[in-house]
Amino acid sequence: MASIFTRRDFAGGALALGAAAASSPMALAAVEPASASSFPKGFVWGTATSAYQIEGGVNEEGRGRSIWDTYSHTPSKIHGNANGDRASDHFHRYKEDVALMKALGTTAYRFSIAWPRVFPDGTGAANPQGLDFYNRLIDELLANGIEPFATLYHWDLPQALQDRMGGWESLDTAKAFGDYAGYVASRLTDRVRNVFTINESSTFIDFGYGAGPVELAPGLKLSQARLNQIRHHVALGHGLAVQAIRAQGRTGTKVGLAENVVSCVPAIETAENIRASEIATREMNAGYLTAILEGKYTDAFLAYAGKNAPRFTAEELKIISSPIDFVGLNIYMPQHYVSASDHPNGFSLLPFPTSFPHMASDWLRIGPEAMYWAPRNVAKVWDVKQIYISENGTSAADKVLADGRIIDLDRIMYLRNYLTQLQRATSEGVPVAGYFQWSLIDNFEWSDGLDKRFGLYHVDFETQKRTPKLSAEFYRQLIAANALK
Ligand code: PNW
Repeated sequence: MASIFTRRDFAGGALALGAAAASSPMALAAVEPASASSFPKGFVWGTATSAYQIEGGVNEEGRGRSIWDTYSHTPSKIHGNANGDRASDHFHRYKEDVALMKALGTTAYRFSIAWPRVFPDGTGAANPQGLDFYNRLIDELLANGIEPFATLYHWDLPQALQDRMGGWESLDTAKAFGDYAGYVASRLTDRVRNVFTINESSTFIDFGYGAGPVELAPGLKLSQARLNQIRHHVALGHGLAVQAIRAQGRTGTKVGLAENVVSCVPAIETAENIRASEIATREMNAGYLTAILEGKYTDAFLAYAGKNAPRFTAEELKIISSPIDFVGLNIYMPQHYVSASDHPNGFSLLPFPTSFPHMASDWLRIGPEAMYWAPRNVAKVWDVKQIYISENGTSAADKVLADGRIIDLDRIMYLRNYLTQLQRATSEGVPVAGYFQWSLIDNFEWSDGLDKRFGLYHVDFETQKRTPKLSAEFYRQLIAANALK
C-alpha cells in the first residue's frame, strides 16, 4: 500500500518521506525480523470516533434531539459557540472516511450509534430508518476489510428522557437503555461481532451531572448522593444492555464496555508501591468498574460514601455484574500516582506538582506509564482475560503549514511513548487484544468545540477537506510493521 501522503504533500519538504512512500511497508515488515518492539501476532489496530462528535446530519432520517443538541445550542456553553449540527459531516462522507481508515492499514473501527436516531423519544416506537445509516456504514466497513466495533452510548442521551425523567437520575432510563440495546443487537449483530455498552461513565456522570473541572451535557451540578445513585443507574443500564444483547443478538456476540478506568500508577516501581497501585485500582473504581466486575460495592466504598451511598438491591447487583467478554479501557493519562501507606486502606494518592506536563488539553497529563499499569492492573486485580485499549490519543495545536503539511510531532511523541508502554504490557503477557486510536479525524470535542483537534487526519471545518497529519503516517508505519517505529 502506498503512503497516505501524496508526493505533493511533502514536495520540497526536508523530510525524507518520499523514500518511505516509494517502498512498500508490507515488504519492509516481511523482511524485518520480529523485534523486541513487536506487538503480538493478530493484534487489532483501529481508530475510534463517536456519533455526535463527527456525524452532523442531525435532522436526517427521523433523528430525535439529544441532550447534546440542547446543550451545544445553549449560548456560551461551548468554546466558540460551536455545535455538532455539521461536525465532520461524516453522515455524508462516511465512504471517504472508511477509505481513510483503509489507507492507515487499520482493520477495526470503533464508532458509536446515536440512540436518538434509533429511538427519537428514547423509548416507544423505533425509527428503523435511523439504523439505515449504520447499516450503510457497517457494510462499507466490511467491504473494506474493517471490523466494526459499535458503542451503544457515547453520551448523546435522547433529550426526551432528560425531560421526562431526569435522564440517568431515573432507573427508567437504565431500562430504556436495555431496550434500545436489545433492539440494536437484533438488527446489527449479524455483522457487528463486538459491542461496547457505555463509554466513559465517570466522565459524563461527573462532568455532566456533577461539578467536574470540565462541563458536559446536561450541565447539572448535583450532590454526591445523587451522583452515586446516577452511577448505579448507569451500571444497571450497562448490565441490562448486556443481558438484552445476549437475549436478542446473534450467539457469540462479544460484549464489553469502554471505561476511563481510574488509572493508578506506582510512583516508583517497588513491590510495595505496585501492590498499593493494585489496591488503589480496585478502590478508586469501586463505584462502577469494580461493581461490574465483582458484583458488589466494596466495604471501603460504602463506608466512605456513608449516607451518600447508592440505594441498591441484590438483584440489581446481579444484573450489573452480568458476565462480559472484554473490558475496554480509554487511557489518556494517569489519574493518580500512588505509593504504599500505613493507612488502613493501604495506599496513598500523591499530589501532582503544578509543573506536571500536559498536552494541548489542560487535563491531558503526559504519563505514558498509565498505558502499562492500567491494563496490567485490570488484568491482575480482576483476572480479566481480554482487554482493548478503546481510546488513546491527544489534542495538539495543529497548524497547516504554507505548503499544506501538518507536522504534529507532539502527537507522534505522545503516541510513541504510550505505545511503548503498551508494548511493554503485551510483551509481558497482559491480555490486550487491540488498540483504538482516538481519533480518526478532527471532530467536535464537546465543550472545547472545534478548538481541540484529536485527529490523525486534519479536517477543515469550512470545506470538510481531510488531510493526513504526519501522525497518520507514523500510525500507518507502525501498523504495517506491527511494531514501534
Ligand atoms: C474522552 N477529562 O473524553 C471521550 O470518550 C471522547 O469522546 C473525547 O473526545 C476524548 O476522550 C478526548 O477528550 C474525555 O477531562 C473528556 O479528563 C475529558 C476528559 C477525559 C476524557
